[in-house]
Amino acid sequence: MKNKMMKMLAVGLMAVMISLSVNVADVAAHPKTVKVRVTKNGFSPATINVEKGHKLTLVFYRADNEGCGKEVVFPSLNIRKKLPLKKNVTVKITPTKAGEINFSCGMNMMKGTIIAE
Ligand SMILES: [Cu+2]
Repeated sequence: MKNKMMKMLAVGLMAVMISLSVNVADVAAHPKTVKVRVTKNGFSPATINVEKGHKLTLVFYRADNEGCGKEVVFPSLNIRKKLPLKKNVTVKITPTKAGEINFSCGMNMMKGTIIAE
């Protein structure tokens, strides 16, 4: 009886370890970097499709001084970053579930969406 319990425990532990290592490898295997230009016309691209559970690096680049792209805001993630002119600004996120993550300029006029599937 005790032996059987130990075996079950060992098998369970192995299953957990295997699933953990698969997850880690998976995340490492599919990182994605997307460059987003910010101009007076808005974000380009404004829609970014990703796989949930994978690291996403957004590199914002404000190309001109017109319009209101001085900041980028991700309300649901509590992220707000200044976008200095002609500088790369990196935002790293990992969408954990399917759905949309919205971002916008500081005044919520220019809008973008990350769609995780
Ligand atoms: Cu604005």
